[in-house]
Amino acid sequence: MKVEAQDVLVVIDVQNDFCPGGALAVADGDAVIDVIQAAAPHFEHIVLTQDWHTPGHISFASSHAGREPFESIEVSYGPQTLWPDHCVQGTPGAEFHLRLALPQAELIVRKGFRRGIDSYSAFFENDHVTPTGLAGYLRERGLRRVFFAGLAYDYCVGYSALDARKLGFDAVVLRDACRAIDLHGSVAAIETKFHEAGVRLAKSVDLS
Ligand code: VGL
Ligand code: ZN
Repeated sequence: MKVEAQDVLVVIDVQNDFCPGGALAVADGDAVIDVIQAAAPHFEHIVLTQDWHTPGHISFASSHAGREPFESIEVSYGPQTLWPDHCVQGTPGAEFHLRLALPQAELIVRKGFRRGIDSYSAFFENDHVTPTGLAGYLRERGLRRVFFAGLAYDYCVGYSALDARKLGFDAVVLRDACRAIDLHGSVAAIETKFHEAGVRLAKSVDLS
């Protein structure tokens, strides 16, 4: 697949807490780094996202008495999976992994920074209506096709790719540049949605 000038690589949440040893470690999460580093030179445009929660965030099980991580609860904007405390603003767990080296990235989108609402997608918070501003940025810059890499395939990468399609962008997920949490069939569920929405899967080795 030929990378064009209007393409952008969006690297989702390659942060310490999602890598081995982190608070919400994705199995083999740091394995995405070498793949992303190898893919990056193909792109003229790179954007990073950073999960960036307040202490006591609504998505933390510890914020809800009697609840455990990986349970789901109902909140004002719908169902919310509860997670271990992770990516708290200003903590080492919220930093990008030290081996991720993308100084050319032109924008860092922080998400989930309001205490009362989570944000899996790089485009909308979990109420599916509050924008992060990324769509406006991409449109204003004339970027039309969005490639996704990072963590986690079945959550933040997946929801970002689906929202990209909803917003009228072409969306390609670089499958080998992602790792999944895989909770209650979440990988199969997101791939069904990819198929329905026209999100494409590609391998980073096929980029040229
Ligand atoms: C993520 C769960 C909670 C992700 C972020 O980056 O996929 N997953 N916060
Ligand atoms: Zn989070």
